[in-house]
Amino acid sequence: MDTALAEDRRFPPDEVFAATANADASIYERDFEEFWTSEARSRISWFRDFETLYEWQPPYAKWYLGGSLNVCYNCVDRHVEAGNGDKVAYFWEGEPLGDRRALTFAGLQREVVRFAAGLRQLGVRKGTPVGIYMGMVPELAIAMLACARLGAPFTVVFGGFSAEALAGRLTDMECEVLITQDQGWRKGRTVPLKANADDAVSRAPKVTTVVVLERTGQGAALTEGRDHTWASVVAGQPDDPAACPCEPMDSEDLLFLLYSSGTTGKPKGIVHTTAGYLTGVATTHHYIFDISPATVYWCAADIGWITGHSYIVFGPLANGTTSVLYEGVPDFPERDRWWDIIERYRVTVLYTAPTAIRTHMKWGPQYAEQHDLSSLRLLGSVGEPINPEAWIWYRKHIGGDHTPVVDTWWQTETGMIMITPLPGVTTLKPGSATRPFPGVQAAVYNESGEPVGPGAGGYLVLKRPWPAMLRGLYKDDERYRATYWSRYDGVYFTGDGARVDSDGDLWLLGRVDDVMNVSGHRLSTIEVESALVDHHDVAEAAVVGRADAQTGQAIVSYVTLKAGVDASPAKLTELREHVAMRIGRIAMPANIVFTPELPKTRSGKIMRRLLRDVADNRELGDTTTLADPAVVEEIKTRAVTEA
Ligand code: 6R9
Repeated sequence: MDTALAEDRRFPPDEVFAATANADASIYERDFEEFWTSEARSRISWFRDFETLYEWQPPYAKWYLGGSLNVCYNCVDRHVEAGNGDKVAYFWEGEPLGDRRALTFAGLQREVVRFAAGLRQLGVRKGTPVGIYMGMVPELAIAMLACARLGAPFTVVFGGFSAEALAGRLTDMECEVLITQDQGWRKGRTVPLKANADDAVSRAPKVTTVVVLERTGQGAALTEGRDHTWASVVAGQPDDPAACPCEPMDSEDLLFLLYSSGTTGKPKGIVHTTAGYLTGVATTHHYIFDISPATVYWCAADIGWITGHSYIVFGPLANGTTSVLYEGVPDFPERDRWWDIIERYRVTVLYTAPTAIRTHMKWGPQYAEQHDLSSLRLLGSVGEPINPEAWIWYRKHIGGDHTPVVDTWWQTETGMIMITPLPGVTTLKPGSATRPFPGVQAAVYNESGEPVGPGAGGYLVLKRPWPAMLRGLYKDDERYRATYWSRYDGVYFTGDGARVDSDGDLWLLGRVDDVMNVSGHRLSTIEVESALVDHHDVAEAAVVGRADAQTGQAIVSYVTLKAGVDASPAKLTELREHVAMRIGRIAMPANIVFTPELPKTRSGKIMRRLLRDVADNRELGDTTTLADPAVVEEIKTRAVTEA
């Protein structure tokens, strides 16, 4: 019945790795208050030390009360002051081949100072809300840091979002300034960022100033009096940090909002503040990715998502880490693009999503095999439950059969990684995010709020506040309470299902709305997906429940086969039998739809809600965050013919 609990492969910590690891087992013994106090004091530079560690008035927390600091100072200036100005902060790899740049901490400081000074001249002050709508260029990080330097809260809107989505966010935050670029690059084609921005700004009347980075030189025309090129904004500005100093910010001052979709149509504005967020991301980044001065770290996410905020920009920079920043996609111009980048920069840590790993699996290991990946010493996964087979493939073909793989569970709301192994300490289990990060208290509850025993499924909750936790939903106290704090008293409801095993390790099962109920049996979509992906011909699978008069729900699966495998009726039977063999007949999909691609959000999560609607023959809901809308049409046609 349970593939997760049937997964018995174990990877104890490697002794050589453990000998130099940042964490050892004693980290779990540390007292909660001592831990977050000393991490904050040792990892962060304060203009004024804090007085109180935290204050908890459920459901609102405050951290490091009385402290004063600046995020940009911590991410940039202090590293230059400490003599590390020549160290590379970002190796930037643009999509067009050969479009590269190495930006040192000193170089980053000069650019941030000039841009912040330019923004200041345009009227940006402490508290001015700023929208940022850009692609993966160094100027995106520079813009975020410049805002933080001035104390201007910002919201980054993913460059793949539509004008409408951008307008909604700009309006909700009441942004006065928008920083964008003429066009972005994606798979050899241009993305019309400025044209979308124009459309959005026409619907967001508070935006009176637009700054446009010229990336391709072919964007929409500038509007006189409103638009300024990035070059004109920085022209003549000083690069001396003293000329545009870092604004002292209170620990609880707003740092940014990040909008995330919820169960209703309106995205939630998730609030993150200054000190707790920075402490949380710097501390987790240090221990989980085992960061040392020699690390070359690559988080292959987009900065437009929380993963990019916390683990491309703020965590790595606060720790003075050298990172790779990449503009393109994994298969342009060729499918070995990532492996070429890793070889060239001697990347030591790679952090990516299961969907990317499964895509590489589908293409086969030959692309990775063309490159020397021996620099890698640690791999990370985030965004979805990782199927054991994908975990094993990742470790074997990318990690040279020896690197630890850390499966990190967290959310936009948590700001920082919450459940994760620590490399060199934790015994790894493929498919398990293992245990809460030190100082984090998690549990799995049943419907009535009691902790479930080993093997049973329930809801993942977080039992006490943590530094980087959201400080609410922007201007929506009611929705904040209803979404996270109404199911259980004083306990944060994550919306994710999980199981605990007999060692106390956690196995994430996906969103609770992904839990199916077939003839009274609780089945997780991820378990059936894992069983399907476990078959050697399957590249990727998505599973949803559809309404069924007899069984309550019936299982529908969408399957992408590996290259060269025929989608025959015989294959269909074989896959159903395979699931029966792995989990039991109860888990056999009623329907299997073969499809060349699965519909995914732009952050790579499979859109199960959409697939459920297809399975139930319902009107399709909102698809604005879909990476490729054509995929759904294709699946609808196939679902009708193959159901
Ligand atoms: C960081 C990020 C949050 C949701 C979360 C959960 C899923 C993320 C996961 C995982 C299983 C992991 N999720 N990491 N599920 N294992 N390692 O992805 O934030 O975009 O807000 O999504 O993603 O369902 O609730 P966000």
